[in-house]
Amino acid sequence: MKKTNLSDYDASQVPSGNGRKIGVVAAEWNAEITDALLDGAVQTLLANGVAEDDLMVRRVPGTFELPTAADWMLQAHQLDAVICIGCVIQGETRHFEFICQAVSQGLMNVSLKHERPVIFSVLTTDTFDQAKQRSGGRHGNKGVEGAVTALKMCALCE
Ligand code: DLZ
Repeated sequence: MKKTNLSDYDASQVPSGNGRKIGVVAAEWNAEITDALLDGAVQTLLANGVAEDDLMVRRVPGTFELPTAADWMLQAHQLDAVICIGCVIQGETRHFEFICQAVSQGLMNVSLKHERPVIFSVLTTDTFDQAKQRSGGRHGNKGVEGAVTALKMCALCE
């Protein structure tokens, strides 16, 4: 099977982030992965015109806390979008299913409530290696993709 880097993007097709205020919130669980995703997202936003002062970066303990944090950030600040970063790795219990279900539905609810893009940059993998490959490995970096998605969605909202 051909392995492609899913984070290669054409910068000319990405709307400028100039003047956009973007929140980025990342879970502390699986920090090696979420740090790499956060870095990918922040670097991509800066490279596409978002000013450092217009970036609000926050941390939460785990992926499960992302919807609450996104809700608070949108409520308290004039943000155009929030990128939510997490990594849930399948274990031996059903915890994985509960977290993934709650977070995907929760982020959608927050997005619809605030009428702002809330981006799902959450890896849900069977293994740590699969997460590595999607946070700067051969399958790209989902943080980069989340940043591109946020800017495209902001432009769509205008
Ligand atoms: C408890 C837990 C487990 C088992 N696994 C993960 C995980 O793989 N990734 C993650 O981001 N968080 C995990 N957590 C923590 C929950 O997200 C949450 O922080 C706690 O259940 C407290 O609400």
